Amino acid sequence: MGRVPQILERDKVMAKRRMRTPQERSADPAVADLLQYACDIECNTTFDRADGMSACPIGQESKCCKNCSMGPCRLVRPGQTGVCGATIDTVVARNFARMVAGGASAHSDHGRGLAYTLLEVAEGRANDYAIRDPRKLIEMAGYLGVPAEERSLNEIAHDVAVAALAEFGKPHGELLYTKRAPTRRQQIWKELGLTPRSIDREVVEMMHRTHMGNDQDAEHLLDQAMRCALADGWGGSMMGTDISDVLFGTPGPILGEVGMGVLSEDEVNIVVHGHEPTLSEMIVVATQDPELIEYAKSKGAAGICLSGLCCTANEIIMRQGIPTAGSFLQQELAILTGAVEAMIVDIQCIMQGLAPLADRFHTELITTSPKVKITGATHIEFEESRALEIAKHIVRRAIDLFPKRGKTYIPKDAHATIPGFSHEYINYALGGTCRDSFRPLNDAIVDGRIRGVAANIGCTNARVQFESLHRYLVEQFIKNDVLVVETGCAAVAAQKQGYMTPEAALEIAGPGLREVCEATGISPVLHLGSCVDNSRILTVLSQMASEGGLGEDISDIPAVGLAPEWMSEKAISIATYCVASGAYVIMGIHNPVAGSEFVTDLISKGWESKVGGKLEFITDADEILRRTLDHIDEKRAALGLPEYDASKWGRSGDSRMKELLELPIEERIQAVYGMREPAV
Ligand code: XCC
Ligand code: SF4
Repeated sequence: MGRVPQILERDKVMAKRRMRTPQERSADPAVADLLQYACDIECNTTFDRADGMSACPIGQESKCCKNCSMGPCRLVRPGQTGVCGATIDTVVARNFARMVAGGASAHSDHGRGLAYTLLEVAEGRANDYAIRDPRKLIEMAGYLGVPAEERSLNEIAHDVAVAALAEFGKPHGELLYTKRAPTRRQQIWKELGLTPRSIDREVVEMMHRTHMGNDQDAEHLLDQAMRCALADGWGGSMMGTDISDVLFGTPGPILGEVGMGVLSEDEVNIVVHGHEPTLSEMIVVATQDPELIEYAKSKGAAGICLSGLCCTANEIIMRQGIPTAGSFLQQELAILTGAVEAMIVDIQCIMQGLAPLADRFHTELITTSPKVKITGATHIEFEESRALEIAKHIVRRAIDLFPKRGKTYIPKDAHATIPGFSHEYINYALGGTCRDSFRPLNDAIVDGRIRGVAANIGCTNARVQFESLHRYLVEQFIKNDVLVVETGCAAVAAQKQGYMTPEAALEIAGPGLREVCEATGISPVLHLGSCVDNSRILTVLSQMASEGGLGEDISDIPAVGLAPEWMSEKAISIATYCVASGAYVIMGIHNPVAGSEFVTDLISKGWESKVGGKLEFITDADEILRRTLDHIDEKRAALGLPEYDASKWGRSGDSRMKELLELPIEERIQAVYGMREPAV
């Protein structure tokens, strides 16, 4: 017993030595400021925990197997095998494959939840929801083989929901959505046996194969990892995105605000955090209820202020313009401001550290998903059939807490942004007034105004300086005329930099990209949504491939995917499905397959010769930049496109952009984007 405090004391001293300053922890000054405040009021955050505990060096390289009770086996010496004889290649491949299965199941179960909501709506059991984008529903019906002619929307929605649910567990056939990929890509999958059959089946088979005593060939294991990831990207995630659009509307450009400064000093602050739009959309409605606003006023508040965190934030900012408080690593900081009455969470990326932290303030942490409870949090289970009623109940609880608010510290940090670029909208914006088309985008790449495309996505990670890689890389990309598309927490970073407004085109973008932005009014960095919405990137790439001029497959396009600050298993699944779809993907942080040279080579060179895409883990920002630009230029050369030459652009035409930028931002949105609703 006596030793415990001693050890703790020693740990504290050790930890102190490694503690980073707030500025070392965050490239976002507003976050650094809040981290300083956290120190001042002695609140422990994820950054302190990261500094206080270094990552396990064995696990970091995936050299540990605990798949049976003869282990855990640590394979740290050359040639060493597990008790069962498993080699390091097998162990490393199995661990990676299980991350893919974990990530794929998270995204896909989210997609399944939405399919059930659609079914309840169609059957009249979830009357607070409606079908907001019938055009998209009919498009889905086409992919899923559901007849749409001369049928009511509810009948179509019913059959679409049933068909979507069948995709998760159907006993025969292949995923219907894979038909959305370019023909050449479909052939590659067929030839290699990579076409996913049903979503649950691929995940279950992945778990089965990685069970002790099964698949023990690294390459064979990782083939299944690709098939499992494809079931996520072209299955669970893509259907999740589509159904969200059907139920909540396909996003179009909208004005929003991002940063912790969106929290209000004098209103009831409610923060929604997690991933599913099903809950957050109802909270949006509840917070706008005049009766509840009156109730808030009766408690001394000026009103109700709703904001989002993580992907929930992306879902509601791109559809409703609800402000974003921050991304993954900012969740604790929101509570730390002392200004949040309730943080309402559903699924994924929710730190358990929120519960003890909320205890130090008047904040109530409320879990709502039947899949997620957190010890110490209040659980109010969300049911689609009583959605608005439950949402109102939660909002009322938050209001009741307002009088208990103590000292607050809200940084003055809010940045304007224009999110909401669905592929439908990009198609429209770039196609011009009379004709939807990806042609102008392809042409801009062909002639070199746009050098290529970078999809910068994924998380933030307490092990590296918050947003430093996102911020640096995105700035360099647009300076180098690379159009950037973003989702997830990466998108939050660029919005705080102000890069998702057309101003950024004038101030930062290279001359070619600036011309395109000036001609179309788009920002040099486009917000494509949440993490399940990475499926939108697959759709954009497929459309670019089928439009012509850029080869015939995703692997031909001068594009790179990046997740420089990733942390979740979902990011590994996304990376794997992008690679299996033909893309070059670069991730940062550390190489989780470093324990095996064979596997490290396999997922890069091996996968490149197999499927045309490759996965690399690189931590140095300049090296990431160099490889991205090199890859884009190599793909341009392979297509026979002119070499990228910045000096050719930026001098022709009259730009109305400057004039437009004089307008108040609301009017500008109307003038540039408001010509037509992108959907319906
Ligand atoms: Fe989570 Fe989607 Fe990562 Fe952000 S980016 S930390 S997964 S919220 Ni997807
Ligand atoms: Fe060790 Fe093999 Fe069991 Fe893994 S499966 S823990 S390597 S004995």
